Amino acid sequence: MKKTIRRIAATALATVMTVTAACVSLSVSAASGKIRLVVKNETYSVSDGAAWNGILYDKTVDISDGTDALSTVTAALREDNIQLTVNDTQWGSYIASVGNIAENDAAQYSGWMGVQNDWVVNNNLAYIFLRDGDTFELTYSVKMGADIGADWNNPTTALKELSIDGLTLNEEFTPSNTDYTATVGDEVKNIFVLPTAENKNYQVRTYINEYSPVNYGYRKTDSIEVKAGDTLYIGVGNEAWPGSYPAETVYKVHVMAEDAKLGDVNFDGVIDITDATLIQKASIDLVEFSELQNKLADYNGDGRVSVLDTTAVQRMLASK
Ligand SMILES: [Ca+2]
Ligand SMILES: [Ca+2]
Repeated sequence: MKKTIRRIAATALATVMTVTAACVSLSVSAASGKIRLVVKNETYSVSDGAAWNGILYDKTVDISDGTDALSTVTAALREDNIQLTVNDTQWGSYIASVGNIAENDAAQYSGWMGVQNDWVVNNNLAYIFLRDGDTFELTYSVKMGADIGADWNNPTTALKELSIDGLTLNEEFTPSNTDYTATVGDEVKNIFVLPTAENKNYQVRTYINEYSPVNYGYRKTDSIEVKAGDTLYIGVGNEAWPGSYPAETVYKVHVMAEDAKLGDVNFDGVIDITDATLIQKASIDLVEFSELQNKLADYNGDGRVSVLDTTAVQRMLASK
């Protein structure tokens, strides 16, 4: 009898411990990241009847990975006792009013829209999932997005602006030019790439050394370590990303050691076998060179990039 009781007690204790362990691991995964949440109205003025204008809320909010934007916004604003109306419809729930500014207040079809990392989201906020480091804005729009940078009538995937915090482009940015260089010297630098899409209906993502749109890439808030020879790729509106239908645009920034040197087609400041191989690949169209790279690749100066340039570079290297 005593034995049985002891066994029951042991089982109960084990159960308690398991439950406790489960609770611990749950609470760890409950806050696995942080996002910046902003609520703003810059389109509907107080003189036109808005309850307020400007930024109502700007805070860092805990999230667990995969949390949706609707529940994150709802929980954060309710915690701060900010007026919030969520309407439930047969198509799902949406935010109808915040801080006493409601949909249709400014004009017919005016209302609250979500902006994730500068992308005006194209879906119900319950289906927009947040990641650690995201910036999520809830923004009032009077003109269905057109007044916050999202224009449904404009299929361009060009960038409007491109700057890099920590690095200066050697060429002035022009939306139609997709190829740039920036000189870093022999340093390793931590930079932030800051692109702005002409049409914020399209996502913008930055990659280094390999354009791999299946991955999230770098956001404006993600630090990127660069050195001479690296290439930054900034894609706009890739077809694999939400909201994209037209042809994407990919901008390139070649990070250079110093001023362009004949033969140094990967801009790392030395001419070596890597350059010879790249020139060979370009001469048979396996890689695509920019205008500047084509100039640097023409090592024998005959006005074209061919296997003769590869040979000339190899000969120069052998004679060193
Ligand atoms: Ca090189
Ligand atoms: Ca040549």
